[in-house]
Amino acid sequence: MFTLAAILLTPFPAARANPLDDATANQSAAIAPLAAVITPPLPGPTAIVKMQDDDPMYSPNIVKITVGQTVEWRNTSDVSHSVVDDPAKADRASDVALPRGVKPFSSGNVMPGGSYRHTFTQPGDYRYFCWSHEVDKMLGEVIVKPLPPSAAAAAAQAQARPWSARERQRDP
Ligand SMILES: [Cu+2]
Repeated sequence: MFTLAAILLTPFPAARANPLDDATANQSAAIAPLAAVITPPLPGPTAIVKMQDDDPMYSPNIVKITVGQTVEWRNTSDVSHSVVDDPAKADRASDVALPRGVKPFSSGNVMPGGSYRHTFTQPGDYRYFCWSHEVDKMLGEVIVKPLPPSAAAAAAQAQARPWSARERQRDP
């Protein structure tokens, strides 16, 4: 809403000699507030793991979340790090774990000041490592608990009948 208000309150340029300039300005003014209304807000992460140069290099190195939640890794160090949960890329098989049937994932290089997010949609034990520092024991774990039975039932119902479920959530 602030974007829309800011644009509406922006005074027209004083000089309007070229009609072509004017048309372009009106067009962008019409598009900008529309984009602000359509873009949904990004859901925030449930847990934040810092990637740092001192032990534990993933801090905290064990995180417990529930299915559907997101972890964000933030590189607060001076070198690049990564988050790799892919058995094919590990030097030691015991450094990595994925629940059966879950696709491997990898952040690629996360530069200093950068971050990476992953949303966990399957319960289980995820053990991951840093591609550059597996040898330095830069290892982490995410334990993803299944939804409690009542929440799982509600989620299934919401998927089957999105409209009525959304209405119910709005009730106090
Ligand atoms: Cu690293």
